[in-house]
Amino acid sequence: MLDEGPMIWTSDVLIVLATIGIIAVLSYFKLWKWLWDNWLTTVDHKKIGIMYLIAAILMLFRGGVDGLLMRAQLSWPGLHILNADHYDQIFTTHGTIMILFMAMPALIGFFNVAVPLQIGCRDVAFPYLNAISFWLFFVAAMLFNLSFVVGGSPDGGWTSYTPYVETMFDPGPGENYFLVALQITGIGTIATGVNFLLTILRMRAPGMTLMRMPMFTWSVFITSVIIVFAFPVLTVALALLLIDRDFGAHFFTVTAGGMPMQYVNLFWIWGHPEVYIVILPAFGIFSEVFSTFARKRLFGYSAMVVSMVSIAILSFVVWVHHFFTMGAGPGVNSFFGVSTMAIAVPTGVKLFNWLFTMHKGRIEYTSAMLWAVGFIPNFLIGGLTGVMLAVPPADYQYHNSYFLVAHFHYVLIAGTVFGVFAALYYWWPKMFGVLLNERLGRWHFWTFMIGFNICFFPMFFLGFMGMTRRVYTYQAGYGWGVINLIETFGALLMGVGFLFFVYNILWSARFGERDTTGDPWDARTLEWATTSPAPHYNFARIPEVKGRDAWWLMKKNGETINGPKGVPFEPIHMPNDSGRPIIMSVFFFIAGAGFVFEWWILAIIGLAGVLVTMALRSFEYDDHHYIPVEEIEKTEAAAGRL
Ligand SMILES: [Cu+2]
Repeated sequence: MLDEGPMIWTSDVLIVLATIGIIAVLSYFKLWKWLWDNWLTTVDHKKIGIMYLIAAILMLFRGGVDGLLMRAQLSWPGLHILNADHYDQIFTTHGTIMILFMAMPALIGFFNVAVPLQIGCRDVAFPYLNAISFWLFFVAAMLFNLSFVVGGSPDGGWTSYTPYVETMFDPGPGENYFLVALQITGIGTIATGVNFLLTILRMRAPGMTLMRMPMFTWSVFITSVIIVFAFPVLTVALALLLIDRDFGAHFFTVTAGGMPMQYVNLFWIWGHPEVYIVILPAFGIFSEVFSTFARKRLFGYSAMVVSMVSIAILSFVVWVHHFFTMGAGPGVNSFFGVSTMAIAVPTGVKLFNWLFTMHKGRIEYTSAMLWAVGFIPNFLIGGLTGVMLAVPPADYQYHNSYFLVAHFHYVLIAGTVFGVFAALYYWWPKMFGVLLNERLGRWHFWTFMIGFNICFFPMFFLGFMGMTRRVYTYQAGYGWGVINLIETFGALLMGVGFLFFVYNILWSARFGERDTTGDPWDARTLEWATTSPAPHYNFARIPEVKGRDAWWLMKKNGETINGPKGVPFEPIHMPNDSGRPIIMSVFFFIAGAGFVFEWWILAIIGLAGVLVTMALRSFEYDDHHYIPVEEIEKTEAAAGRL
């Protein structure tokens, strides 16, 4: 640790100080019990969703700082702000964190916040498993971030291709961090996929047929199917590579009969569908936002569903486009080129449907709507350049150049990040009972969106000019310097946008407008039928659904969520909170650290702890309770809903 230089020492000191600070504040205000009782042991989907989002915003900060460091290093020819090794580590952690520890948890956070409310039920199908999923993601994120200060970060890129990352070329624990942390969070993600699949299939309110579900719920349903099929492939790839590294096997080492290409195939069989795992829920979010703020029902509902199903199927038959240049031959490349281009068709259908939803609507440009409208042209740039990359002969020119970097940032930032911001502004009152400030929201949108274009649009040209990705510095005289400098200013402007957002959170927590109606946007779906924030049990009475846009229909017919007066409530069956998910995940963390450092005692202790906590759960018979009618009446009366 000591030979890692001043940057790491400073981080070490800051992390220790921050930890002491947090512990001191919690102890001084006697908050430990509150934290444990209300958050760490909760199985309430709404609170789990909020915890996912807090973690995701923290990771957006970490991944963003990585990005700014890279932009600083590249801002002028011949700079050495970072050395080559450090640069490798930072682009690896940037990519890994943004996809696995920022985009996914942010979206899964919204699965949790919105889906059970949208389908009119009281929790997910397996609330206890849901808590386990969250804590597995959380300890995995902590383990991955630890690599920054203990033992060195992974440096093989977020794809971590073999043979570069086999121990002979990449010794030390850095790559192990990648493999183990992704494995742990992956287990949680598979459980989330199963959980939401079952929740949506089995727990919908009476009358909510599949074709009456809100579009966000549809997108979560389809995403869950992709997760269940794609993530096991990642699990296998990571396990084989970890066995290579930790136990000296040769699945991917060619000198002993292994096949490095096998890893690349497995990675992208997961990795391409993963792109849609982080895009489709954002499509769902945009659908909700467009119809709410255009005051119209979503145009082409069935076509939207069919498009998402087609995208999901196609996402599994395009993975070879990630290595057109690795010598598969013209037949294979043509097939995967055409299948990739085919995805543009259902995506185009969705874009037109969003435009038609806005057509002749009474559009209200709230912050959420700005992100949704801003998404369309920016995502279009990402999508069209994707079609350019899907042409194999052209890809021989573009691949691994900054053209590619520009393309996937346009897709992922304009799609996923804009989607996450839209969702934050949209569902913030539902989560916290206050609205975010609209003026600060506009500052956030415009600085971030303009900064994003200044940062990434010139990269298309840098790509044409021959700048390859992953270079950590370059010589003067290529004509890349000024363009890179402009991009760095764009990146800084994005950072300013993020600060506006953080300031908005703090400002609104203190001065924000309270949402006493539960329905501040005059919206269409059931989550807006209950109070903001929703009570523990979501709905005092399970709503009866009579069509699409269930809440809009109820409002039009003058119905309320609690139905006719005088009909008595019934006791509500709810799951008990439990400390075991977090304890089990800490054991996963310990086992993970054992596998990272090949310290087997630690690994055995951790795995034993996991097994014991699981066994204890199976002897727990009293895991639920009933909320009595008096308590429901009191809560509903306090919310003015009797
Ligand atoms: Cu792909």
